[in-house]
Amino acid sequence: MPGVSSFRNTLSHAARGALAGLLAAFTALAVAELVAGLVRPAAGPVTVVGGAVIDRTPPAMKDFAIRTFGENDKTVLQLGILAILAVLAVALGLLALAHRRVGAAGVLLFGILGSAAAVSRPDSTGIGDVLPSIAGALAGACALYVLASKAQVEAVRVPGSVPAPGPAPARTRTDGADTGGWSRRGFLAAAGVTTVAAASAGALGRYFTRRQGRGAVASRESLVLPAPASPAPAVPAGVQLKVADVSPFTTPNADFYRVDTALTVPRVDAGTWRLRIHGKGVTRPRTYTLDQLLARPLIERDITLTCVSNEVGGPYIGTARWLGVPLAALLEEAGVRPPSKRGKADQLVARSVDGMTLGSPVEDVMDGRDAMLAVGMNGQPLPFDHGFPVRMLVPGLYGYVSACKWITDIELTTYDAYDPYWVKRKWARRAPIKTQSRIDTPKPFGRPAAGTVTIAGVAWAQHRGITRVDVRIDDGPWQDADLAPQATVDTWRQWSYRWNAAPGGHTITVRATDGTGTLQTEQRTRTIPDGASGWHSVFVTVP
Ligand SMILES: Nc1nc2c(c(=O)[nH]1)N[C@H]1C(S)=C(S)[C@@H](COP(=O)(O)O)O[C@H]1N2
Ligand SMILES: [Mo]
Repeated sequence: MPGVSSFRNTLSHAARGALAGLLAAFTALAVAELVAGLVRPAAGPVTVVGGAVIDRTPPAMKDFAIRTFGENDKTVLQLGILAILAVLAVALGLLALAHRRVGAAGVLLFGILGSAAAVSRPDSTGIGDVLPSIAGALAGACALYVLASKAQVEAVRVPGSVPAPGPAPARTRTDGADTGGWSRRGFLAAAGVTTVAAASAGALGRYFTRRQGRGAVASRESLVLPAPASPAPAVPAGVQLKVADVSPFTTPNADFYRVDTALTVPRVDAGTWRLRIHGKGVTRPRTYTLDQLLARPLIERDITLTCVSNEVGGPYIGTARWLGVPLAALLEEAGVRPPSKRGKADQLVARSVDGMTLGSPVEDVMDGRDAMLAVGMNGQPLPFDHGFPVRMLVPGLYGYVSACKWITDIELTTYDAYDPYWVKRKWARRAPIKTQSRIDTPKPFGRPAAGTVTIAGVAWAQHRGITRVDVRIDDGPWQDADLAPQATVDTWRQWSYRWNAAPGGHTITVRATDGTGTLQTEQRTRTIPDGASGWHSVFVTVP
């Protein structure tokens, strides 16, 4: 059956090409990982290409990703990049079967792409950032060239022979015209060696990366937070309702939502960290160490943080007890005056170690609210995910215009002169938090038993406070919910409503009124450009 066997040979020939391509890609990534581990982990090709993709993703798509994959959005992105790479690697492998040099050159092209992404990242430290991509591409190109030649040798021999199953006959060694068995082993051996070498390089890279982060981990573990000069009052009794399934008043650090563009969470060594304050109207520019900040009088406050990407009823909100340096005092020392006092700068641009920029109104930061450079979160140094060693917080503003994590630079400028990261991507320049309320229990499509059902949830309008929450069942009248005490105007407020539930399907709707007397709008808007609005409702069936 020559037809069948030649088909099989073609197939296995193609399979070898595909495998060569995949192994070359694996080698390239592993070697890049190794070099990144030695040079700078954040310059690894997957991280820089992923970062470049994140920055170029249209806002609507980013919103879709956050909505669909939640905090797994970055894992999905990385898997997506790897999947695309795998397809391209197979294609290059097949190409290399016929044109080894062209295939290898293709791999090098990816090295150039990775290098370009690396040096164009906002946190790039210079031309050295191309090293991981270049080294990886060179290794990948070599691997593809060698593997493809091994596969080719066999391809040339195979058509003339119909290899018998089982051990290769001895003649393949002596008969120069047919080295099919030898070359198959040659290809498999080369593939095996490549796999082991690449896996070792990758593992070593991981090890070096972890070791680079060790200084940061140690600096966090040894950090002792000073006691606040102005402690937060004890959380008033009753702010936490005794209702199962309502969000806890204080969100534990481990449960606190995380939203950022960082593919690898920056691990900053507190010992070498610096914060620079400079720009328009700064008469005394200064650079602070962490110890210098910690030596200042600290404040401790309960503040609710919210993301502009939070949908109505969404999870991107949490409250923590933050410890930090009052930011207004620091700015005053630098000579900064708010626009209302004839200050020249109306925008404060905070920049993080990973190059993120966030812009806040100087007026809000200096109007007496508890804007701070936070160092502590619920009694602990900030977790790495939440900005260790220092992040900014401004009560009343969405995170993307105020809550810079891993902050390292504060520049006073104007809204006319500079658009920070999210504003360049069509989000609003100014974004005070919209008055919102959420039903935590019962859950959507829940089946509460007939009789008394406790409906409960949270409402928030940071820096204005919540004065009233109403609940409506189906199209009935609005009923006053019971409000837990308000901790401060900067925190969310729990509410509950006892409902006498009759069997059937019901829609529960909630709306809040803030401290200015403004009722939460019914008008549904998207999250872009300045936060979602509208009433949250939940449909339940009472059996
Ligand atoms: N460096 C940096 N800071 C950042 C962001 C970011 O992407 N990078 N995201 C901001 C956004 S959009 C929000 S909502 C808050 C979220 O803070 P959290 O992750 O601690 O909850 O951080 C803000 N600070
Ligand atoms: Mo956000």
